[in-house]
Amino acid sequence: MLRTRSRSRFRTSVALLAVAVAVLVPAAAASASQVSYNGSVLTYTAASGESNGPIVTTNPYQLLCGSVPAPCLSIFDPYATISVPADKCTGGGTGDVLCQMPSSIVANLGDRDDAYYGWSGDETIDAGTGNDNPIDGGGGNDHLNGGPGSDNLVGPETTRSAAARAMTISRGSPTRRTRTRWAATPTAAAAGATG
Ligand SMILES: [Ca+2]
Repeated sequence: MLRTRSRSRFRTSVALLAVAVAVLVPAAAASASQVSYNGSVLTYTAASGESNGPIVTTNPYQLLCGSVPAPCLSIFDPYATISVPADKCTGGGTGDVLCQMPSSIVANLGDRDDAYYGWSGDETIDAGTGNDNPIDGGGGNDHLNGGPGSDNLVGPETTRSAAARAMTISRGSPTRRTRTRWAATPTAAAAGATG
């Protein structure tokens, strides 16, 4: 009799443990940020609830591109776990992502306080909610939308959206590099002083 009760309790405990594992595993898998392609356009979509800070660069050497043809695009987001399309990219998880060179990039950073360090090509970046600093398009023809929050948008060739222009931009404590880039168009007073 006593032995039968013990077996019953053991079976109940095993069943509860199995339910707990089943609940926890899908929750972890659903939190990944994603790289996807629409034709030659690469889209980076940040996971909900994540502060992102992707750094986008190009690698000219095959040695740095792994199984992807050089030149390739590198994305490193120190705060994200990233899933990638196997036919276009390699790497991912919590490490570097290496992808075939896109024609342009669309980045949706979603909620939380994010940062973005863009490549030399064209980008459309939506920083979403949160105080995003910096959102730096780098070179190219970029469209930056800070979204709600106090954001720092950086880029000498930036075309800011109407929503971005209407919002209050807080530059925080800009670095020398940031100030130089925003001062690319001299004021009339400054032009007169040099003439
Ligand atoms: Ca760019």
